Amino acid sequence: MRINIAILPITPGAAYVFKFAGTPLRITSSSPPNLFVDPLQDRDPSDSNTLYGIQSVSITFSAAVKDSTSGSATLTANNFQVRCTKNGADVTDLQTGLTPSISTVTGTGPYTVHLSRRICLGAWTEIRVKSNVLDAASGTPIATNDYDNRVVLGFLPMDVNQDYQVSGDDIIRWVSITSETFTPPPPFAAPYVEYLDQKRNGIIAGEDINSL
Ligand SMILES: [Ca+2]
Ligand SMILES: [Ca+2]
Repeated sequence: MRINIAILPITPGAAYVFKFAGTPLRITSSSPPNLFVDPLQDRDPSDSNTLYGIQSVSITFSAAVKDSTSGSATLTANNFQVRCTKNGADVTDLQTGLTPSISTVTGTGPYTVHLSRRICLGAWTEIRVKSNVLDAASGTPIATNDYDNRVVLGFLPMDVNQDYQVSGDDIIRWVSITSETFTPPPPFAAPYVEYLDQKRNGIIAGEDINSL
């Protein structure tokens, strides 16, 4: 069976944006990074009621920020919005039929955005910064460009090679990573449990590849 989460929610060519003085406030990095696909299993194999999945993302901005109303560096759920999409259309979690909302925001840079439930299985989850988040020094609002104002995370169990579909290539990539011939992007580091520990038990072993 081949399943996928289909088309990337990005605009071709949009990466070629020149940065110059006066560039609006933007997201410079996040953890997990933008466009990361969680390839691990979505539930406990011994207890299907126990669901797994990313439920928060840490976001770093290009400058110190403040809320437009309060003027405070403390951000809240009102400063972000979340939606799940597939091929550009709004969808829900493939298994539960539910979607996350913004729960709380902690930290003062980086900011950690906590969701009410995991990101959507079988889809992209987009966490977007709303226009009420401003550069604290200049008052400039967050950029309107998709690359600069949101983090998009996928959830597709077994997609070890991050090509947005599940196929035999993922088994090859699992073996490749364990042979240390593949280096995932930062912030992930060996032993790359984010890619290999399919059962999420902290141990990378044959049991994980057996589920691929
Ligand atoms: Ca794949
Ligand atoms: Ca394991």
